[in-house]
Amino acid sequence: MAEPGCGAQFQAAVRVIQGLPRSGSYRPSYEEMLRFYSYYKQATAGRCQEPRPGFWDPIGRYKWDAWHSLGRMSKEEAMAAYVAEMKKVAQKIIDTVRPDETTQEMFRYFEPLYEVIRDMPRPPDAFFRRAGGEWGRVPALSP
Ligand code: ST9
Repeated sequence: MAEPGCGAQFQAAVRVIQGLPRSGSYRPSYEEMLRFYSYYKQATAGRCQEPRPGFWDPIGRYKWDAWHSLGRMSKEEAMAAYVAEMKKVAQKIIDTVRPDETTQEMFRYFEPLYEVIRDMPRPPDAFFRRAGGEWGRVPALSP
């Protein structure tokens, strides 16, 4: 089976991030959030052509600066960059979060991604030891 295209991978990653609880065992950094934000805006709205928010809206300015810095990056490139960021963050979580009873729940949110992103980083079995072989439920893409 051919790997789903960049658009399908992007849509899946967007849905996963929108569906995450606001707090969990991993807290994304501002830089990570701004990277996701900027690629999302570039992929969905294209080049930033809005006026820069004023000093009374510092968060708006950070968001605008991140988006604006992407210049004329194409929507396809921005989608690919969003998916690449998703993989990077997933690997970072795997490397840094200590497996416990909450991590298995957390990775449930990522499950839809394994259906569309072939090289999505996979956590070690230790993440799922409480459910004994639960990892087998995550479908692997056939070659
Ligand atoms: C845990 C499990 O521990 C593992 C964690 C994995 C962490 C993955 C990395 C998370 C990155 C988070 C990226 C956030 C990006 C946004 C930052 C904004 C400063 N992608 O519709 P609105 C824009 S879980 C990027 O009003 P919602 C949208 O265009 C614990 N941007 O709000 C708008 O900007 P503007 C950690 C998106 O629907 C602005 O966001 N939990 C996306 O209430 C607000 O949109 C988390 O990290 C998108 N997919 O919230 C929760 N969709 O007005 C992460 C919309 O300028 N999720 N935008 O156009 C969230 O924070 C929210 O679901 C949300 C949308 C901000 C993405």
